Amino acid sequence: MQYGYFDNKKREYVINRVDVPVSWTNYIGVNEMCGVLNHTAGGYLFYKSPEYHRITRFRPNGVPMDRPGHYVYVRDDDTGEYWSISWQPVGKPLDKARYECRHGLSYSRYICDYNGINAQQTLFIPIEDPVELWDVTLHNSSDRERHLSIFSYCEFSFHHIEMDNKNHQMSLYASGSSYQDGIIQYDLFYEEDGYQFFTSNFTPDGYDCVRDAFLGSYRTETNPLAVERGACSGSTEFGGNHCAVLHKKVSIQSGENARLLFMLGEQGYENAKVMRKKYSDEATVDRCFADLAKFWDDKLSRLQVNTPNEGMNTMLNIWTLYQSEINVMFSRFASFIEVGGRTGLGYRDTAQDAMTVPHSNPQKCRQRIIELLRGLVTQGYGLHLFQPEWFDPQEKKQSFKSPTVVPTPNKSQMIHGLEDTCADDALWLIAAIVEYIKETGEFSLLDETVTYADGGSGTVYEHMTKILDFSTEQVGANGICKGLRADWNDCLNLGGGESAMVSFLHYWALQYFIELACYVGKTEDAAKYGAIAKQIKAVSEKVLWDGKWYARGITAKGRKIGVQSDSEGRVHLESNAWAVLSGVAGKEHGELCMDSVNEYLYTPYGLMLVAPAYSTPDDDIGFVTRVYRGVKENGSVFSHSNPWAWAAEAKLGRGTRAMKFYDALCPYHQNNLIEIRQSEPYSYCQFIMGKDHTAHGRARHPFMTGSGGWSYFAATRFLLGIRPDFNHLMIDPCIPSHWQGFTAVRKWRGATYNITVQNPNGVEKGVKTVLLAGKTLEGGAVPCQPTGSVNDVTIIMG
Ligand code: IFM
Repeated sequence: MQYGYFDNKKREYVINRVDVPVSWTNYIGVNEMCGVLNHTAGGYLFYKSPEYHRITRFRPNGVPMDRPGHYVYVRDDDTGEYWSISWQPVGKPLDKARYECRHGLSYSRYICDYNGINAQQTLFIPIEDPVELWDVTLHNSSDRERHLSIFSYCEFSFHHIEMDNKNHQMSLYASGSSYQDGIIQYDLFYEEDGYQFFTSNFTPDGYDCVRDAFLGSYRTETNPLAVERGACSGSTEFGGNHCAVLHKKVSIQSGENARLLFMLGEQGYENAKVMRKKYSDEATVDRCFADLAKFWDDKLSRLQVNTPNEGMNTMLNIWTLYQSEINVMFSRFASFIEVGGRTGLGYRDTAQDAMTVPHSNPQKCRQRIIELLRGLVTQGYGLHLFQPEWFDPQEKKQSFKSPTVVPTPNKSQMIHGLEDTCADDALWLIAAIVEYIKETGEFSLLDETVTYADGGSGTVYEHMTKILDFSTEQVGANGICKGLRADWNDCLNLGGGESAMVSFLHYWALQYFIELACYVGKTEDAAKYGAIAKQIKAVSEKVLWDGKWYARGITAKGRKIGVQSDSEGRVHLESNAWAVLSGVAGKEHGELCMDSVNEYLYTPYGLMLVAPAYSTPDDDIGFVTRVYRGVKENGSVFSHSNPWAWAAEAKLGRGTRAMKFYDALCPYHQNNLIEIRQSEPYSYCQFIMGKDHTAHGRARHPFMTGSGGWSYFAATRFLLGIRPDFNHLMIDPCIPSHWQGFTAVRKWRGATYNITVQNPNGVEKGVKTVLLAGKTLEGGAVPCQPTGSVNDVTIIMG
């Protein structure tokens, strides 16, 4: 069943049947202000921190679903009938009205045709100011003059997520609202900068700032008293719950239009006046909207592909890059799932995010890399979850925190010991740094001095060696890296037992490092770490190979898990994909283990993380054994791990298999399976229920997951094979044999490469000839071309 379609020309996903099973979300804002909004304009806005500086309130996981939001009510003043542009919260019957939601890149547009009025509400945040604009247009398509009342509505938050949900003895008397000359000011009196404003481009006919005065007792956003009555009550108060309602009466002749602009922003009256003046100008609003489109044009243009796979084109050219960027920009905790209840950076997630999009957001990736390096302790492990401002020498005291809230753990509490350390966290950073350098050519980053979380400082290069040395030291009885609190799989808690995945990751990170060390002339280091890598490979093969696939690990009591003799938890995706992806597995074992992945883990919705799922709690293995079967880490299709298998298959040269795996997970291909998938088809979700669950195929937790970045990384670098090296652009595709080729445009270090891949012999991998401007290149790689140049590159596979 379909609820919408991809409009690739406009780079929008269009929901034309708005009663989707769960919220389909989007993100607006590209700097410090961010809105998380669903297909009915439900959601919330925050500034800098979704935890400490929430602007609008949200009642997550509630009924009715995902309210409140940023709503506009339209009332026909001749009849008293009213509706909302975004369908909810009024929710007119769908057979009486046409509703549409267009989620675009950093904006969402809600459209409604009802009762002879076409109304549109576009929500976006200009790049240059922390202010959310509500651009409302009305068109009278009836044959008579219409008299309408327009009401805005959003509910203000007590700024801190905890205060919105508990301990109201103080918060209810600490937040206040006032109104002056068309501007609503909201504040929390004890916060230095605890102000917001709401205003518009018109002189209002009425306003309400007290939520309950607007809604009325025993009512909800569905039937606000003020809208029903057609008039606000001019409420303001110090204390209570607050909202932003501005009321405007408009008369529109038949065939005519009206446009109203609302602004929701940071700080109080003085800034509101400035913002009001600026954004009351329609041309400015239009220019800012166009700037947003240019912002995304620029990012997307760094790589555009045209393959025979329409789903892949749509995802890579628009949505997967978008999803990856949103993760790099806002990290993980701004969603309807986390609801901003945790903030800061998760070490491993951020490192992987930064690895995936250095071409489209080098500044942010660099910033994240430095933040993570500062979150590394001298022993070489990363702080699993930390606030980057703890270690930022420039950062002023955070003024967001409210005195009535128990603060989240502070810096000293978070410099944890080994028992709380995840064995994989910092290893990902090695790849992120090297990928960043390959993209930008900024080798000087390696010599930059960066502090350690527990004191002292060292160069970036030194930090990298500490990360590798930590994993070299932290090995268990069998010579495999210890699992510690967890590896990438949060629910696999092997402690002093051993994790195959971490040893493979260690090997992978070493390959990156050795390549870098060789390139920058550190030959002694290259040799030293090369010897370590050799040792890991030998030990891993000896200890972990189980005849048909690789074991997942060894418990602290010495029992191997993920082996043929196991009746549950028998085959794991991570160990097998990483054995190949890291380069530890040779051809024979690599093919065998990935065949096992195909045989035991493949489903039409992607690869399950483990099968059969665990059903017996076993604390030697970890929390995974206490999770319902087929859910999350216990045997769901855990999206993040799927691209590792695509990359592994590509390393083996099996393009048809790699694409089979790619297509299974691809949300685009599930657009007509929404009765099963339920979640949005333009975003990878964290997981899809596995075979061992009754809701097999149901996807959950969109956008904020490492699957966005990894899908992008694996599909572009391994399947299409386009990846920058230190001084060359490599193009080494691995594609299905029936593909006759594809084209791509890649911008790299200021030059443009128009790439044509031809596959005359129907192979899956292998490059016979590389032509640059028609001339054959020896060595198969394209040297970095001068800035500004446009280069035709032809790859002939064979
Ligand atoms: O790797 C983790 C990630 O850090 C948080 N979400 C779950 C993943 C798998 O456990």
